[in-house]
Amino acid sequence: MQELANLYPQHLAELQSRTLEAIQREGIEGLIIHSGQAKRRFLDDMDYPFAVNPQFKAWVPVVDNPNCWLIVNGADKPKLVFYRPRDFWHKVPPPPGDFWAEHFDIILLAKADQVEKHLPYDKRKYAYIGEYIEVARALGFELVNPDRVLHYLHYHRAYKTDYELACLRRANRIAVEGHRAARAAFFEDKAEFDINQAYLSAVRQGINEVPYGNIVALNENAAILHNMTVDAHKPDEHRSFLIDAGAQFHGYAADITRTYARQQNAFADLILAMDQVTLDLVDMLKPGIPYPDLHIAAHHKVAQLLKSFGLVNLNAEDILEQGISRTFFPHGIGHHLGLQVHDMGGLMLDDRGTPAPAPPEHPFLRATRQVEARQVFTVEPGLYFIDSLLADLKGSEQSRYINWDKVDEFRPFGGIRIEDNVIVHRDRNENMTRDLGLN
Ligand SMILES: [Mn+2]
Repeated sequence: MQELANLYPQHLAELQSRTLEAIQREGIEGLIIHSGQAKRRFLDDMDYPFAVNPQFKAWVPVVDNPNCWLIVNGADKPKLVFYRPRDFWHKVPPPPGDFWAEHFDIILLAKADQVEKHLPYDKRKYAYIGEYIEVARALGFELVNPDRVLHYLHYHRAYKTDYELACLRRANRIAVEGHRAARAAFFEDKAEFDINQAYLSAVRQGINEVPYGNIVALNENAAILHNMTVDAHKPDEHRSFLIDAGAQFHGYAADITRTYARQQNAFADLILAMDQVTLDLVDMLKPGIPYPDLHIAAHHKVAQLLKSFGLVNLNAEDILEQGISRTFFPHGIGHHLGLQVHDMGGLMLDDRGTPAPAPPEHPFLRATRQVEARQVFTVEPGLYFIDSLLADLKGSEQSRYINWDKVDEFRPFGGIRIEDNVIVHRDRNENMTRDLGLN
């Protein structure tokens, strides 16, 4: 923890400086950042799992406490109103005492509805940043999540501080333990449900703590891009296993995918080839290249494999030209990673929020910015045998180029995705996932 304590002041200074610029552009005196509040299920007395406002956890690694408020203006010591109710039903968090606490003026709040006396008197000079617009209005805020402020913060969030990089490395370390456990469970022929349990046990995080719902898919299920259900029954045969699962550390996410074959066969060869595609694409990442170039390169590489594995009877250029690779690789090559798994700000041209949308032929691309140092990305090429997309292809005039017998041989294995998490430095890349020895 000493490392984080050493790095945190510079992180805070960076947030202060961004805040100062954002409020000057908006012409206001500060930001009031709400952690969130409990959300009740319809006609029920149970709440949904709490998900903290990402703009809140950017400042303090408090991810599980609703009704907290930050009052920041980029110059004065930030103020944290920390919710600590008298409550004999639920666990009440201890007063903050961690490495970051000394950097805040902390007020303990016993009753959520009594926050007003701790907020600035003239709300018109402040912007509310948070999810609960009706709460903001009731408190007297006129400016609620102003675009200019949010665009600025989202854009600059792509440049990680050293503290954030340390948190992201730790998140990767935790997730890699989970991936090792899940892999072992697959080779013990466990059901998806049990593999997922093995993962969660290894990362010591519950399903509401991991940064996104794990994708744990055996056999044909590996073709379901977001296979969010886990089958409790063991399949008759274990052929393949795709796991896309992360972990969080202090609110920062890891997002790692691996694919395994149970036997040494053509599918295992295809996994190895795709693994090399991921590594080659990671090598392409460097300051100055547009991130979509990676996506285009991924299509080239997938097209080459479609040819070399005998799936398509065309050369790679023609496979691309005919749009055939999109059937097998229908998602984006990756995204920014940070406080959110799909970190904000990937589709902006500048810090005013000028849109830089995904090109129409690649609508699922989540990042279009130029790659720069201190940015953190996932790189996650895929190659799948998705029945619905293959049916479309079969009905098209490109069907004649496809070696359908070969495609049918691969269908029972579902598909492949290999995803690493990479920090771009000025002079080199840091592949956090591989550095931990996860192959
Ligand atoms: Mn991802």
